[in-house]
Amino acid sequence: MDICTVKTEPFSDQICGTSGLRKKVSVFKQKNYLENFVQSLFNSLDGFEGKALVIGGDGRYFNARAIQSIIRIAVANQFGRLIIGQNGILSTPAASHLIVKREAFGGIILSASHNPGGANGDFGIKFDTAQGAPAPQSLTDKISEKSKTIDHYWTCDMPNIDLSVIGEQTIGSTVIEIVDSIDDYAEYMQTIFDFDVIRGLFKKGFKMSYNAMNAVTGPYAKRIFEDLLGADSGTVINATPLPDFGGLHPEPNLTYAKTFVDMMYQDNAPDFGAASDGDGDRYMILGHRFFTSPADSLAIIAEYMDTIPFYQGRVYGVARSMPTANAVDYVAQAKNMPVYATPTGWKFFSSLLETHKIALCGEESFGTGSFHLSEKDGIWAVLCWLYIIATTGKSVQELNEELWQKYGRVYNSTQNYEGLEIEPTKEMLLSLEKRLPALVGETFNGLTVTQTGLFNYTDPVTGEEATRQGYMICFDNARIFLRLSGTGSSGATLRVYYMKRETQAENMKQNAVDYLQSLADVAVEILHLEKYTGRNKPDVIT
Ligand code: G16
Repeated sequence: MDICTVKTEPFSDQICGTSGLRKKVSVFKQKNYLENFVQSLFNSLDGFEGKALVIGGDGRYFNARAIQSIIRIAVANQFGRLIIGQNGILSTPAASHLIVKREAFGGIILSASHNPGGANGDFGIKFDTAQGAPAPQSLTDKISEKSKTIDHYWTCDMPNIDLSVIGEQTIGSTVIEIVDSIDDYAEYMQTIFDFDVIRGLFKKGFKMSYNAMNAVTGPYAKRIFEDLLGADSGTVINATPLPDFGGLHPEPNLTYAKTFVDMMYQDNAPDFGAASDGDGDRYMILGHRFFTSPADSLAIIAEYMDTIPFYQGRVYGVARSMPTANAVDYVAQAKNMPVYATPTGWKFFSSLLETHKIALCGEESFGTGSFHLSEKDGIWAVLCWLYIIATTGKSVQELNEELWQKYGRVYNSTQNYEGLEIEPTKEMLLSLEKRLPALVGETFNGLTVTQTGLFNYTDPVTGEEATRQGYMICFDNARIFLRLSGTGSSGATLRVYYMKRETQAENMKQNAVDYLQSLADVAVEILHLEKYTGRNKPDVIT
């Protein structure tokens, strides 16, 4: 095995977004594109020689080819051990767990998460630290900086590794270990939840449907829900990870999982429905004819978390991303727990989780997690729900309505405008920014603006600052928050987040989007949305 130095030219667009580097497959396929980024990553890290690196991904198109390149570069850069999921498969939470369990230096996860896959879809690469946590902003900035001046990378001359065979082999001074993708994660879940309790629920005839969306969680869900917990065979649908996700958009929400949501509204629907995204860190919870908003799901888990023995006496505090509706704040207040509001990006929860300032955190984008891992974890969230249902005997709808009756209902919705032209969209936000102070006191649709501002954040643990993380327009009991997505691969995606709190019991059972329509009209008016973007309707409503 010979180590070779390959001369290369930098690419100007290797800028990490909300979660690593995400681009079209065609961009990643350019000569040296992936290799440059991986070497820039290694050039940004210190002291990994001889240590272990976990590698895996969500099975999307280009994964297999990318893993072979990464193996060669990692061997040439002198990693001591590469721990790779069988067939290159590792969900993001499973990779995070494996990094910590095996005391690895870190891990590379190949996924563009909820973005579509296939030859014409997206590909992505992200790095997790030794804590199994997404790379902090300081590291992703460093990688992007290094990528601008890179002029060579190291690789080696070796045959492809057969990723289907579990076992070890040594190449040069690196051990390459292929591991079962599911075992460690499934075992870990059994240390968090009493599986007997959940098994009891299925024994009583509880029916569930879990839509793995032809993405990474299929094999995890089959093992955990069907094999270990006794859910009916066939509970997990779209269970085989496919390179193009079978043409499905692997994002569990009301728009992209509409067929599944519609199924849950039929007469003969199961009691419980759940779905996950491309890399298994997000989830959606449905009851029979009932959708749980991610903000309410977070609040309900917070309400019951201390009934899960693993968390008893350890529910230190909670966090949500700022755009996420604040239902969980009311639960935290009642339980005397601190609440933190962070910028969008799971990495911003890491320091709070690691220092036990919080036990639980979540986002409007359908991600929730706890200190059990430093990534969000879709199957874990579904297990929380199953445990709560098993121990309370309440349905998904009853748990939601109980939350609203106790704390008031925080109606919330996210509306996305996708594929916008970048320049006019930026201009629109710049114009809004200039007008923010003058908006205070103005009344739109009967709603008076009480406060406006840009969201800037200082991490309470590390002191790191993240500025300009979104635009806030607040009214009494209501808020509009806006920001541009950092995970898209083309054009601009504007996300507009709405929330409004309702405390009158008779008004609590309305359709969220209808209830929030007047607020949405206000956003369109304040932004002059149509003038800048030519749009008056969002593409995706969740
Ligand atoms: C990532 C981040 C999340 C964020 C989501 C969407 O998740 O970890 O914090 O909410 O992207 O980000 P944006 O609004 O910038 O598109 P994932 O599941 O896509 O890796």
